[in-house]
Amino acid sequence: MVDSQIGPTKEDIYVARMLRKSTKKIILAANKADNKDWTDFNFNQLGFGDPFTVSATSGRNVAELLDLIVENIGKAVEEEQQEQQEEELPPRRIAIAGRPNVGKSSLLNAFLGEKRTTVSDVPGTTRDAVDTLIEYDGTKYILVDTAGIKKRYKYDEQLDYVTIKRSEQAIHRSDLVILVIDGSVGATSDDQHLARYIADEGKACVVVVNKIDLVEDKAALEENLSHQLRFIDYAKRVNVSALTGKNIIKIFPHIVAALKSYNDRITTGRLNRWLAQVTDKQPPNVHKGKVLKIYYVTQAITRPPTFQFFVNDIDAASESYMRFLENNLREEFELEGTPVRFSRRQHR
Ligand SMILES: Nc1nc2c(ncn2[C@@H]2O[C@H](COP(=O)(O)OP(=O)(O)O)[C@@H](O)[C@H]2O)c(=O)[nH]1
Ligand SMILES: [Mg+2]
Repeated sequence: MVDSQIGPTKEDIYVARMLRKSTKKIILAANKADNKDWTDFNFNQLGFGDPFTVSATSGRNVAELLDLIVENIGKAVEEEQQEQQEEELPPRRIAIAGRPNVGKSSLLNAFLGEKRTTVSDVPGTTRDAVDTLIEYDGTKYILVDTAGIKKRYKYDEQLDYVTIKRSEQAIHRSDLVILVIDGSVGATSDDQHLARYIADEGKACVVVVNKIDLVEDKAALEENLSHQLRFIDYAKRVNVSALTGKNIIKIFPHIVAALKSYNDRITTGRLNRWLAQVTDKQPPNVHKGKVLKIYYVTQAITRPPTFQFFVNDIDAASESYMRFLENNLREEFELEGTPVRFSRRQHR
């Protein structure tokens, strides 16, 4: 409540700033409006629109204010119920994918051995894709141990086609993929195929480089991985040994961060403040004889975060400038472990 006769005070502005950070519904009431429905001061600057004028002494508009409050309480309750329903969404699905023998099942066992919080094996699953419910930091996740994807050999083409499809299906149905690589072998073309599939599917991903206990030349491995897995360069890599347990505890924090980024929604306000800043600091160069102008950007969808840029001319946007924007956006909004998609729309 503000005093309609003296305009926004320093204190009003201070309190408004606090309230703007709150997620609660705010109604701005301007009191002492004894005989008019407006104020002569600009209370709009507080960020809650035009004030609702009332007079406590004369009772003017008080009933109407009460109506407004009741109406908004109804809405708030509905929203809260909706949020609760969202909290009760099924656990996120995490697919453990990788070639045969890289250590997927060993990794799953290492998780369970360490956490000792397996709730149950979910029944009714196929032999090569077992669902396990696991709890980490108070949140439940479903881990899906997939069969490995193998190269198709002529003599058992049928069988391997099925394994590939099952594995791809598990990835398709997941929110995040743990891609397990055998560190003692390095990433092969099959691993590259998987990485590409994960990226095309737009899935969050953490790369687990297993059997690190067997690796001597770590630098060579690094070089091999960054080349072979360039399609999922957004994914963090963790070197572990499912056998000795080394670094197993480092995996889940990356999973949590990646899932958060994957589900993130950035408001249009924040996005456009970022855009103004970044294009001011590094404006686009002339490209194909044109200069790119970006009018605004919005996040169209989540899972993965997908951004729509409204531009003067699609051709004026060079790949390198869009990549620069992507890297900058990832940094600014701390997006890790998730693909980010950009689309451009012409706007005149
Ligand atoms: N040296 C070493 N061997 C491992 C490690 N993890 C798994 N293995 C071995 O690799 C083989 C395949 O493991 P498994 O979990 O069945 O692989 P999956 O086919 O991907 O499920 C088994 O003999 C494991 O004991 C590890 O970190 N280090
Ligand atoms: Mg296995």
